[in-house]
Amino acid sequence: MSKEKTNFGNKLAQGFTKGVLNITVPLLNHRIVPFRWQAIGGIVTHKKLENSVLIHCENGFIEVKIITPSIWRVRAFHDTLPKYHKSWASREPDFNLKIKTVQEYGSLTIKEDKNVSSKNDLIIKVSEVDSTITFERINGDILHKDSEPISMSKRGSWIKTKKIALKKEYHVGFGEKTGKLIKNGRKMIFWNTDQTAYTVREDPLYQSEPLQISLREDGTAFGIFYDNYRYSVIKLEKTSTSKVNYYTEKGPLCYYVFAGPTLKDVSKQIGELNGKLPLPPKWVLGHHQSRWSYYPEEKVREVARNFREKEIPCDSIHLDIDYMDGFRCFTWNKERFPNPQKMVADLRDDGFKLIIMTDPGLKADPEWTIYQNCVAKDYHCKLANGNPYLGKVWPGKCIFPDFTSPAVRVWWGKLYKDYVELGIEGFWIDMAEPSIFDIRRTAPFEVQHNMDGQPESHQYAHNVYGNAFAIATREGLDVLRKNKRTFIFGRTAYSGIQRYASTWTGDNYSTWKHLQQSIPMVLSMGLSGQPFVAVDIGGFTFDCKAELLTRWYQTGIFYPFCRNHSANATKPQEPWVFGEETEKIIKKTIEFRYMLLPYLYTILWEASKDGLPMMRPLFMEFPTDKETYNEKWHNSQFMVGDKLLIAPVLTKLGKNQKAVTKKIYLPEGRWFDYWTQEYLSGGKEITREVTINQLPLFVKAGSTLPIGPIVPFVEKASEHPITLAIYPDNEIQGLAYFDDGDTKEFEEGNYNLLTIRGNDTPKKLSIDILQSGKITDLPLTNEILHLRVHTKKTPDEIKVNDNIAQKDFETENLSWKISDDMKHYTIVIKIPKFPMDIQVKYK
Ligand code: MIG
Repeated sequence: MSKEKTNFGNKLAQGFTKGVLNITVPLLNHRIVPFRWQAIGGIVTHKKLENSVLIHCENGFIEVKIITPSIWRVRAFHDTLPKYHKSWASREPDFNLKIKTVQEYGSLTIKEDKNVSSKNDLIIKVSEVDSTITFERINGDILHKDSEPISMSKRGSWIKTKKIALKKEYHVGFGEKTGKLIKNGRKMIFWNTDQTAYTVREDPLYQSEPLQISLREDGTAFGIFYDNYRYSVIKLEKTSTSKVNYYTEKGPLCYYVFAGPTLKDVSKQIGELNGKLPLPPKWVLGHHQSRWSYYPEEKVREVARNFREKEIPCDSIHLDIDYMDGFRCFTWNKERFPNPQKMVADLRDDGFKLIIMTDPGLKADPEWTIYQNCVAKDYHCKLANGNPYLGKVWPGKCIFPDFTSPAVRVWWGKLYKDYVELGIEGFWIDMAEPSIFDIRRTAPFEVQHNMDGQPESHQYAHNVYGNAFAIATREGLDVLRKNKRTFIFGRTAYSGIQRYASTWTGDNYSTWKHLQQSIPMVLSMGLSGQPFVAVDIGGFTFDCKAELLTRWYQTGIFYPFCRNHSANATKPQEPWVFGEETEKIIKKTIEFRYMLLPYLYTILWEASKDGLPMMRPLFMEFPTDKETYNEKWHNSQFMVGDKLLIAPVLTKLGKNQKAVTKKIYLPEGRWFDYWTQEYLSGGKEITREVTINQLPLFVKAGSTLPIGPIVPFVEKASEHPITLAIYPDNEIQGLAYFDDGDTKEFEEGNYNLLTIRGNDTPKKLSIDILQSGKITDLPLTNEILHLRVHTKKTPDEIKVNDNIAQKDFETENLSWKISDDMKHYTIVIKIPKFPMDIQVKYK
């Protein structure tokens, strides 16, 4: 059969499968929320312990516990509550706090017991009459209150809580969801599902993060994490008082409240509870090229060669399932890849790190040792009757290791040994919903899981299978790779996934709508605790076209994790396949990302330290600017860190059109247009005519951005000097973080952090650079520091630590010069010493 015909056949089959699955998957996995409920009832008695209070209600129990001064936990059930809340997401920090309770005005009032209260403290009131709960700030401002009592289903094990706010609120977060960034009016289901290519209205997708963040236009925010991995539903009613209804199929109810009071605080509080991303190696910030699948070896080498010959930066090539021998994980197809060792080594020499895929399903092949071992140790999932559960995936019939068992995780982790010895540095884990070629698209409800010794059936354990798979992979590789940082990414998640793996948004389409959709999706995932996320650049399903690919790259270089990937039956979409013109623009676009690497690395490090996302909605940085809540903007532009605003073009050029008219909102403050090099004042809408080779980008005035050279791959950057680009304003600030990029040494303080602060006045610019961390020089930047000041003013005198810089004498240790276009000047400092004090006098 000709290739064309196969492709056509494939597409037809894909379309057909999609249609059938669209009907069956929701139907078979759907649950009916019960009709008959019993309320928990009024308070009978309560018992105060050190940091919690246990309330005995007429029909159940409620427990309120303080975790940190700004994180509280509530649990409820009709039975006695288990002593510990066993979570697959949260790890409660140990703060050793005390609480105080008072019975007054018909409520049991609970607060932290301390002498001095702070204005962010919460007070919790539980009504004596019906046990409805109110969370308020110390100033009396109500965050939310139960609009009806916590209730349990009369039949089955459901539990629900309904909350109401008293002010206008915008609800964001909820993990990987389609649609707009603000989710008011939406009903969302939490049940990990491989929809095999999703439309922009699909729900649920691969991940479940029942995490709500509520924002108000006065700039305040709080969050609620409904920590239950079982099938659940969140319904955000379309009312001005923002009702939120939460239902889960199996109690107890457990939720955490994050006090804020700002969105950034909530983000950090989520990180404190649900964990942060372990800092990945620096090279993962480079450009990744993927495809389902590159094979044989010669094809992989050809892709690599193309990148180097065309001088398009690239750090990694991904090997999808077809590298394996008959889809058996941890094996190589010897015909396609006769000598993986040599291939990995050669590519590594050329700066390419290979990322390989593993899937959870293991081919039921009695001749294969890994299968034999898994069965011999009894590590696979079983049906209720004890027989192995067999499900069909790529290899045919498979068994599924039960990653929810600690012993299985240890066993699995060790399987990566050969890959590590081969020199594989990145790991892609897929299909862990688990996705199975079954009418349900996943395992049947009756399949049994160990769940760390508290067995549950798949009906309940389903949403954590993916996290358990990621934990097994992470823990195994951490042991095998010792002091090296490891990069793992997957598709499936429950909250807390960021501790173990990064993720991407799965099988999107090569359409303009999906390009636009990627922005609110990545932002939502970032707000929910996942700072390092990718979207298939160019789109996965369907053929991509030149213009779409170009625009997608202009957005995609700002995704935290930047990867081009596409499905097997589609046309290739590497940067060069659409001819020279497109290639040239995409090359420039990718180069731009490499130039920004020192900045991106700094915010990646911040993300791993504090839990803040890399890509942020405008209202995270400008919460008191009301216009940032306008949906016109937050689905189409975003911040990268706190300094860059990107407003990518998300629509096609019209016929005979040379440029797309793009409306952009610049929040309050002053902005520097990266391309015109003009300063603009914000708090207003502007318009740009954007041609195909442009991407609207603005720097917040008062920023310093660490900027690097354009290099073929990340590690090369250390051979070049570093530039601090300064965009003066009354107040100037910024950070630049450096370390070896590869080991965990930074955890011992082996890093170099520059903190830059300054002031600009008409006659004078002063900058202070403080250095912290054990690495005190800049060995990673060729011992040269460039300070590039973006102003049209001409310096009269420049002093660095009291030494006068020489104008236009680049041979000197300290010199400066004005750019040809007169739009900036650069101070060149050889062998920089910190602390550094820079004083510039203007004429
Ligand atoms: O059933 O490994 O989302 O990125 O290329 C499809 C093949 C399985 C799904 C992933 C996609 C990957 C594909 N995988």
